Amino acid sequence: MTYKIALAGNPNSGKTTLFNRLTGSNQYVGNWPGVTVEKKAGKLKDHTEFSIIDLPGIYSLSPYSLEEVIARNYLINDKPDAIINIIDGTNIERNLYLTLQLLELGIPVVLAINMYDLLTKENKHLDIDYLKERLGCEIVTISALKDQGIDELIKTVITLNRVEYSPNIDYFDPKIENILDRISNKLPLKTFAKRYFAIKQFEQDEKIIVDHPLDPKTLEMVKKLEEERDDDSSAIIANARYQFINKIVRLSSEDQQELTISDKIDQIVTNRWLALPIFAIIMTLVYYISVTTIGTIVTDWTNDVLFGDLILNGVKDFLVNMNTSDWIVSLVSDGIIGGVGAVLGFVPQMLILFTFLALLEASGYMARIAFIMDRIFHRFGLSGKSFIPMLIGTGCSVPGIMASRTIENNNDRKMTIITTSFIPCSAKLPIIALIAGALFNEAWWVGPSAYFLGIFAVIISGIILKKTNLFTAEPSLFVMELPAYRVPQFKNIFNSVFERGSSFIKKAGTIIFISSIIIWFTSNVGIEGGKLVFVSDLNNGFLATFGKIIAPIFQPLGWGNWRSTVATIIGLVAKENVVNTFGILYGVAEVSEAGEEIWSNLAISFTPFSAYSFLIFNLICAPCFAAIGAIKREMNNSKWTIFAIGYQTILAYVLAFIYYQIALFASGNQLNTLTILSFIFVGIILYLLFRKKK
Ligand code: BGO
Repeated sequence: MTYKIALAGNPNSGKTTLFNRLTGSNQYVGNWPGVTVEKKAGKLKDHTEFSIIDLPGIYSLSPYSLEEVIARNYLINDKPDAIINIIDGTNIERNLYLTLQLLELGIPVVLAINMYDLLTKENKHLDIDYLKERLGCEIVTISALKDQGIDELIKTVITLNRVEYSPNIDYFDPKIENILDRISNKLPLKTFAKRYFAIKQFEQDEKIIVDHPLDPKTLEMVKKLEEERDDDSSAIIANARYQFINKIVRLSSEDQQELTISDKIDQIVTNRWLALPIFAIIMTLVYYISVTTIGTIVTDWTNDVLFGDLILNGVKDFLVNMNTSDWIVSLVSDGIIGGVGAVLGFVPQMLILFTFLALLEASGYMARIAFIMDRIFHRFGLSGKSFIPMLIGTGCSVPGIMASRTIENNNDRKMTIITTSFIPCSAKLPIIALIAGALFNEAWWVGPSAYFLGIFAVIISGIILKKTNLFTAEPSLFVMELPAYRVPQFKNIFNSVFERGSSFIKKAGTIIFISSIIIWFTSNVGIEGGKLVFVSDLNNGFLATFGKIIAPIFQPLGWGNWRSTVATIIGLVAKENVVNTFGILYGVAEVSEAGEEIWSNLAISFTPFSAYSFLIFNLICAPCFAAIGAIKREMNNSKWTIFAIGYQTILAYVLAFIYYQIALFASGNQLNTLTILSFIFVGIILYLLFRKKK
């Protein structure tokens, strides 16, 4: 007779170390069926009738990640005789979550509490007898690393009484139990892991209800409970499990575990009601300080004095003294200094923003933001995992989009790739700062609103797209370890800001530099009198001719002039190009030389409404070519790439259209066809948001 023992546990719980202890050199490695994930198995040392199967490290049995699918399929299909569940004793609350799910399966579990050497070192002891009584399974404390408790573990496994095994899995309240009973009674009598399946059906786990749909009456009961508790069914189950875990661990710990400072901060920062307002206040302050207050003081100097006066006049005087021809003087001053200088002028604001973001990251708050956003995202069909690429995307969308690789669920990954660039990257910061400074007179709300507009676009896209046939599955559960808060190290902050800042400056010296030269030539050269000449008026240049053909498309958004049109299109090469194109086309160099505010010409072309509409479109539309390339690589499919870019651009157009037309109407303009059309767009969006999912 041979017995199959599965070894299950969270990643990093010491599973590999224990597996090696249990099997010694008696190991064989293969692959799990159908996938290229390594499968390790071996014979129990000195008891070769027991084979040990090492399952992939998992946090739960919800079959969303590949590892979870493998582990779950093995446990349910191969029905091992027992499970050794190894848990990290220093992180017992989180680890016990999987334990409860394993107990719910009905397969006998031996709980191996690992890292006990670390607990002992800190003079902490768990009340094992109490834990045993509450869980109803065998428990052994071990140190896989130090080879302590392993013999006792082996002895417990081989003498396990599988017949009288009865775990205590009665931690759900009567209302949940009532529904679980109903579901259980409807399952075939001999169903293996009946309790587990009943819970999964209660949670409306997509993969389970395909084969075992809930009957309408039970589904109604579940929905009613969800409404009553203002949570979805899987969160109701998760809450009940965690409440139980909290109770048994608190009571079983011999010395009262004190809350750490991190725990105390988290009680406020991740509080159900306070978390979002705190997040909104922090991000508003970050953008307000970096884009408007301190950022502006420094940027005004770099724009008006450094680039607009010192460098510009210095270089111009030098070239004139060298008797350089007029067009070269203009190319260097209007094209290169006007263009590249316009972008570099915003570097101080960017460095301040990067410093704040790095501080939030290094202190551990960013990890909390992902946790907080998971609550919101999950409600709207997105996974909190999507927020990690978005956090990375605040620097540059390209690594942000690439970070979506870490999301196993195909739907969630595609959704994240499509929406990551909605969160403003560093290249969009100059656009935001330009609009806030030159067109809104440093209004405090412009910077923060750009960030929240990005989050708004992500959320409405999540809801709308998840209701289409393209995205059907539920978002996957998001498990992440929240690191303790730390005082940020100066070196780490400096490195992070330096890395992001230098890549921005490098881009200004390469792509933006070359783009500026091309923009200068194409805008200054044209056909006059049948001849190719340097035009006297930019309105006659090639760029103007091209821009005027496309501009009518943007007329309903309030900025259908050729300059804004070409700035937007050239922004596809790199988003900073929006600013340098404006710099060249609005003659930043000329006006600054005349001693005026350098962006005064730009202000004449916009109203506050058209300026904000321009901002909306440029923040949400298709990202730069580098990011489009990243989308193509990550999607690995041309149709999906076209869909992503098309969706982003259409959404940008519709949002800017609605904003501009309704703003005009609200400010007293007469109702016209475009206003009616904007209301129709609002109606369509509301329909897409609130329609029932098929
Ligand atoms: C590193 N006690 C202690 N103190 N540590 C343990 C114990 C234990 O009982 N058991 C395991 N560890 P895995 P998964 C490491 O690798 O078996 C340690 O993912 C390091 N590596 O040594 O790999 C174990 O298979 C550098 O630690 O877990 C390992 O479940 C610095 O827990 C880690 C510090 O064990 C994970 C630790 C380069």
